[in-house]
Amino acid sequence: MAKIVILTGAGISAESGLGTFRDKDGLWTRYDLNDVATPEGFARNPALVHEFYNARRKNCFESEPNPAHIALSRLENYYEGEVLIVTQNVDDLHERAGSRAVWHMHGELSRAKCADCDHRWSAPLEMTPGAPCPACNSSATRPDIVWFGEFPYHMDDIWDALRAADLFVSIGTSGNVFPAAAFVQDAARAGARTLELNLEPSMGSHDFAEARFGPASQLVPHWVDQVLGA
Ligand code: BV8
Repeated sequence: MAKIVILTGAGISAESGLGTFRDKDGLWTRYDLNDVATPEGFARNPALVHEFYNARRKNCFESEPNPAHIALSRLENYYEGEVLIVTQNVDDLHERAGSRAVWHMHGELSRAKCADCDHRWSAPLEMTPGAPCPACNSSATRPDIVWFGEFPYHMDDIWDALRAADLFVSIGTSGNVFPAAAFVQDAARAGARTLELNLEPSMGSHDFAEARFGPASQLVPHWVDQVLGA
């Protein structure tokens, strides 16, 4: 049975109103990545990091999935093979669009975790520094997000999925962040066809057998229609 592995990045949620990182007014132009997306930054100023993620959690809560998220859910429901979404995004728009096989390799805005006992729970809309862990009462609580220098989630399963993929599709990512940016090479080496759907060429465009450029809300539904023979 054919297997499609789809990597998504901030670009698929851009038309839902969630900011991207490296576009002209992206998040990394307003916040210093080292202050809000590294363990060192969190140790230095947890209040700033919680402010950053509280704002994004609120933004996410007020946003809606767009036609690109909805098309991927349709693909999972009607494609006769397997569809897996590996997302770098920490929003829940894939799930709210109806996708079920979604792996968040960089964590999730909706989750919190304890750095002492590793307990995880549903994050409140506003997290505050030192709020106690519901399991061990430690104050070492944080957003359940994978920061730079931390090991992404599901890596072994992701590499297995890339090795077994017949088609690898990358949607809405600039190809700046590793190890996700190398997935196209991992998949191609294992014999998968590769397709990039992005607003503009990413850092890794040359690694893709085919690339289409435009807004995800137009490209993705059109591609899904083609795959489903609609
Ligand atoms: C790690 C937190 C050890 C969540 C994020 C080589 C190998 C391994 C690691 C490294 C390496 N080289 C360097 C590293 C270290 C580092 C890294 O990659 N640094 C970069 C800056 C050079 N990587 C790490 O630290 C990772 N951990 O390496 O562990 C290890 C070693 C080996 C193997 C395994 C593990 C941890 C990385 C995770 C960091 N956390 N964020 C959050 O706050 O959200 S990264 C951050 O960037 C987000 O997660 C985001 O998802 C991710 C990628 O960004 P994009 O999604 O691509 O967003 P961007 O704005 O860049 O691009 C948007 C794209 O969309 C653009 O192309 C644009 O054109 C397009 N677009 C815009 N609008 C639309 C659109 N497309 C379609 N339609 C539209 N409408």
